[in-house]
Amino acid sequence: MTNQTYETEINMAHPTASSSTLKLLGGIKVEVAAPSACVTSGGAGKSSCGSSAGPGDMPPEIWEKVKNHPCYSEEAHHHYARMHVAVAPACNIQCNYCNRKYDCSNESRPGVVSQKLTPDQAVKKVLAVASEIPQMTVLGIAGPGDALANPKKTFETFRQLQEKAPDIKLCLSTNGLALPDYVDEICRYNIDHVTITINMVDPGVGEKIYPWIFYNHKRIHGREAAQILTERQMLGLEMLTKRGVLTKVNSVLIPGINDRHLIEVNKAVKARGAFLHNIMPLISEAEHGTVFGLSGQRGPTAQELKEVQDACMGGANLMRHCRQCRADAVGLLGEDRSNEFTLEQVEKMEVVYDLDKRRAYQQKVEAERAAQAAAKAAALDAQPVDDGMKVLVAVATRGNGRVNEHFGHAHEFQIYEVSGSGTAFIGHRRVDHYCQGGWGEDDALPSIVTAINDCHAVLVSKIGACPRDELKAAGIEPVERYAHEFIEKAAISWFAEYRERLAKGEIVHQPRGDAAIRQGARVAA
Ligand code: CLF
Ligand code: SF4
Repeated sequence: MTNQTYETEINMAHPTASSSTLKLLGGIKVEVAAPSACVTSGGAGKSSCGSSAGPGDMPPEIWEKVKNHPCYSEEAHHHYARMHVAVAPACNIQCNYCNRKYDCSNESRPGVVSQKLTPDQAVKKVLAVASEIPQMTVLGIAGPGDALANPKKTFETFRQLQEKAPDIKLCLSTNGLALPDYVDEICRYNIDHVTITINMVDPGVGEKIYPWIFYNHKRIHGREAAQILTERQMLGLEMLTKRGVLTKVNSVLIPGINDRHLIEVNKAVKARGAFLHNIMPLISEAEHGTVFGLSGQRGPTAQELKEVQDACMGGANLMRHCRQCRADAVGLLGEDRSNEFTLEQVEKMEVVYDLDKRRAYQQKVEAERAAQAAAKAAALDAQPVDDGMKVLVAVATRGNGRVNEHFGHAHEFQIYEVSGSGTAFIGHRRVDHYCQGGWGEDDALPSIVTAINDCHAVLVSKIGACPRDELKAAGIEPVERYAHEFIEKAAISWFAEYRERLAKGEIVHQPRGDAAIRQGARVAA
């Protein structure tokens, strides 16, 4: 089967990639989310390698592999960046949440790219990004189709990079159908991290998600297709585990189709050695033209997503910081700098791949990480006894693990659960900037409030009078006094103060409501 044949398959019958629906929340019409870059072009429970596990939680050789991988370590994602190169356009299956024909360069959504690259172009781009962004430590191939439905281009890119940029970790994302055929190749190029998108382990569920697969030179439909897919995914996962490749499983949560079923998926993948399980919300906006988008299939709310993720705690490690990236994303997970590295720009750049400079920069990052961990430990020591109370706080950050973003400039808020026992990262919420060219955009405020409606406070470096009043009126406390402090320390300190005010009777604790997940929001002003 040639790549050309796969391309033809797609053009003939690839109706659609991902999106979100409109939902009424708090009286406001909001979009709720579809899938990710690693969602095979788009999905992790023990609470958390993907969340907050550190060197004490795993063998040293495993920590060495994950410590600066922004997807495999929640802590690392504040400091280290990844990039994707779009060398894999074809796909060998069809998912009802996928339409790779739709692209908006201001949007972050899996399966979409602005430019497809040859392996040579991709390698040049990686070296250019590595010389400009020394904290870029991971190169992933995540589409826009399936990395293993385009094996020549995928492995040629990895082959060259292994030689030319030996300090960069290689990462691959696949739907798993072709995986058992390529495990040897994956090991040959030291690809230490593989993601498989697994949305079901029951063909009865699978036939509602996958209309067809292309396997053994034939298109196969319905339950038979889902049966073959699940068998190949499980076999591929077992083979990778045996070879010591760290494997992450991405799952797209599709309400009414696989929501509770994902708990079974979590158990099945943990039993086969998955390192992480990343449960992501469906994106299904009608404008993306996906089957789910056009049929009105909605994505989950923030509470629905958290409930399924929480129900999977104790299974495979959970990842909750996925940004459902584009197949050509560049930068920290919460940002996208792909517009700075188009083919034309890369051609003009003088690329100097300076390994010493990269290492020196990364040493500075490690010093900052150590300071962050020490600040968190000190704040926890000062915490009163844990009485079981938990609240969510939203944080505006530009990276480095600090509260360092102005409310009006935030394009996402990171959400932390704070309790007497510490903090846990539970996700992020994308929003439109409130501040547009120096002025507050009042129209954006209701959607921001809706996005963090389940939070008791929002920690920012600065906030204007108008949004401050509106947030207070909505029951969310705007907090500036921890500007530029480390996030966990700031959240723990705010929570201690909050409980003091409660104890003194100055405030009354009110439960919060649900919040809307808005994926596919703009990533650049
Ligand atoms: Fe890319 Fe995926 Fe590798 Fe990360 S993304 S191939 S593991 S380097 Fe990461 Fe993006 Fe989520 Fe994927 S945030 S979509 S989990
Ligand atoms: Fe789209 Fe193929 Fe990825 Fe499914 S596996 S999301 S159809 S590219």
